[in-house]
Amino acid sequence: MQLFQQAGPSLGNQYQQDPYLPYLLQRWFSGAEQAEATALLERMGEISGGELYQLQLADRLNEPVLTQWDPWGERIDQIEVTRLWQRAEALTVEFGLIARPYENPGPLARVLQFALVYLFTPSNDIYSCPLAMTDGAARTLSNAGNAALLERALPHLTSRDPAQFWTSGQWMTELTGGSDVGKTETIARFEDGQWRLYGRKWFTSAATSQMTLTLARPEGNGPGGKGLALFYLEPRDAEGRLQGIETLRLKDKLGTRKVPTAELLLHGTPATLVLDAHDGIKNITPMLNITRTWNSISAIALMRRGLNLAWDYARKREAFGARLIDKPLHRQTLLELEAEFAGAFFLTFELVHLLGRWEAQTLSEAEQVLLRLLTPVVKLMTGKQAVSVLSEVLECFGGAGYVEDTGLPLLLRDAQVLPIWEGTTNVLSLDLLRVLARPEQARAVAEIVLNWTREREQPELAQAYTSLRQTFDWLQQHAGDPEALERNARRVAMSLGRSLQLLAIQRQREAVPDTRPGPLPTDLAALQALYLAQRPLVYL
Ligand code: MFK
Repeated sequence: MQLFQQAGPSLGNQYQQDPYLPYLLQRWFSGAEQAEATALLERMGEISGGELYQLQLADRLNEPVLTQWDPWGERIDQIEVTRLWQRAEALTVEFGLIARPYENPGPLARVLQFALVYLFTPSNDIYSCPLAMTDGAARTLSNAGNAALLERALPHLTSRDPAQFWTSGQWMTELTGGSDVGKTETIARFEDGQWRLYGRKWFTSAATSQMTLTLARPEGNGPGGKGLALFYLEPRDAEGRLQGIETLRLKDKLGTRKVPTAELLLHGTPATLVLDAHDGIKNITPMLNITRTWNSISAIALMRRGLNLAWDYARKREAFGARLIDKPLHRQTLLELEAEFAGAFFLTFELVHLLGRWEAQTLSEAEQVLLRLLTPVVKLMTGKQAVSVLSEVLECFGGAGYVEDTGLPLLLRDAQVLPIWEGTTNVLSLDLLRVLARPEQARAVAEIVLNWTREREQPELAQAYTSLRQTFDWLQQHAGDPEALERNARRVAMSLGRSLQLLAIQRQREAVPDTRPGPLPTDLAALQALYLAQRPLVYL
């Protein structure tokens, strides 16, 4: 008897299959720069949809291993990551994924870096985590301008030589606070001419890094974030021995299972002050803003992977007499997900473009405020969208989406971390208020984004204008009411996020008027209308 055999989804070159990335490049790059960027992205797209994707599937069941003792009783705490991560590290160095914006910080350096990262991420099982922290550390050390530390660490963090390349950790979370970091209990003592740290770090992602930035309270300092100081440390000495650190265990997590997240005990770990012996939280915020941007890129990257697989499957799978893609309801479901994705994608790259322009020192003061505001807005929006879009993506495969060896459930489990780490949705909503509570900053941002709606005869833009106006007016009316501001912070964030995502699609349409969505059976104008039809723009 001939039994039915279903063809599974497959991937091609992920750059060529991307509905928007080629058009985004057209918007910002031209001439030789465009040709060079295209060639790089083509190469990354080929690897990500080919060799690396195959390795990801083959490596699916492997996880990092912590070996605490050697056979003769010495404490070694060695962590071995899996083959996929080893390959991902080699590709990071080959493509200069961290190096690029530091070697040549032009206004487009971040766009190219993050376009590459966006293609790379869905096939590397959150190797983007150590990379995010590495980039964050490079940025933080560069901002801090501590010459000795810069000279020591930056060449490693941005190295294109695999033997020299380092990743960085970001040890912030303690039992007292993943969000309220000001409650950090780790103590810094100045002993024998150097700082030593004592405490327990409860959730240190990617504990294989060669350096880390961390927070501790110099003895005698006051409470809160101001009393903390930002420290640099190298977990191992020149002989490879851990320096007053015990790895207590690896965390048993819902997703991100290739990431060796550890609980660490510090007992006298030597450390160096990055800046002053106070204001640690303020001093580490450049790192947070960079890792939040990587988080946003990871969110759109995972959504894209899920959608690419779902479209491919819809072309192969038949049910009730037709291919799924020819079924009006299934197709509409995919298009609605695609509309969510388009809003997330284009606003994320607006943020990335601003970041690059800030590093190239071409942002006005008002645009700097917009960058500060968009970082949490985009992170919180894309984190939530990744979870809901990927949940629907799994449903597009029916029961197969729930079966592990398809590789599909991994997408949803990994996405679930994105709204949690690097600031939960509520913590980031409150972060918005830090910016918007200052009337002059709120006015500066309002002026820029309202200007994005200038062609208001188009109904979508008229609605975006009304929504933004309403949000900024609401903020002004409640400026003296901190309780109302806090209670509604998430609504403010959502109102801004949805209006700005809609406008980001529009900005792409205006910049590259002939933008066609390539492999998709629709165009950006239709997706913009769908985006608007799905959810309200304003929540206040
Ligand atoms: C896949 C890609 C991503 C992978 C990443 C993997 C890494 C995973 C490892 C981790 O999860 S690391 C832990 C991540 N933890 C967080 O993100 C902490 C979340 N909590 C917050 O963000 C809280 O809002 C915060 C700790 C910052 C609150 O601390 P405080 O001390 O109560 O804040 P305060 O006093 O309001 O702010 C101190 C200063 O910093 C202020 O400046 P001033 O002193 O001049 O007024 C703030 O304006 C400033 N500030 C706070 N957040 C800022 C900022 N400045 C710039 N940008 C920000 N985001």
